[in-house]
Amino acid sequence: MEGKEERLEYVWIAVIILMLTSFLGLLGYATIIKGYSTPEDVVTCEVKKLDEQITPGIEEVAPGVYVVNITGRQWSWTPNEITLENPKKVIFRVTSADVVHGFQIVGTNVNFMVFPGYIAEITWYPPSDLEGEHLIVCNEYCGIAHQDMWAKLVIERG
Ligand SMILES: [Cu+2]
Repeated sequence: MEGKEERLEYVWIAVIILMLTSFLGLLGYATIIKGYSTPEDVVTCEVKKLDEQITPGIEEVAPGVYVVNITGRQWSWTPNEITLENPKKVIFRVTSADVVHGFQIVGTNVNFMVFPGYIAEITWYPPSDLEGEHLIVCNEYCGIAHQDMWAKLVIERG
């Protein structure tokens, strides 16, 4: 004899099957039809040969276009002070020499994780009214002196 509880169980089984098939269907639609996938243009580097592969520093490759190479290690960013004059486009190339760090420029939308063995390459278009000093912090707990891991970004307009 079929009771009310048993009917409810069948209803919930049907709901779960419906949810699973719709999620798998959406996943299939996104990957097969829309072509979404994980990033494939990942830049890797060897942690032991880091100094040969990335030279920390700032380079102005075109007027207002900067490439900034940064290395993070417990517990500092190199370079520690980044000064940019009238930046229009900034390409950050950041890597870690030891553990996972988080690179964040406070008050902006620049915020990403930095993994040893990978170079995180982020393009940033700073707002034209952004100027002055900005704090760069590590926002991923990376050890005992994590709170001392900071740097300074200076944007000069003129
Ligand atoms: Cu940290």
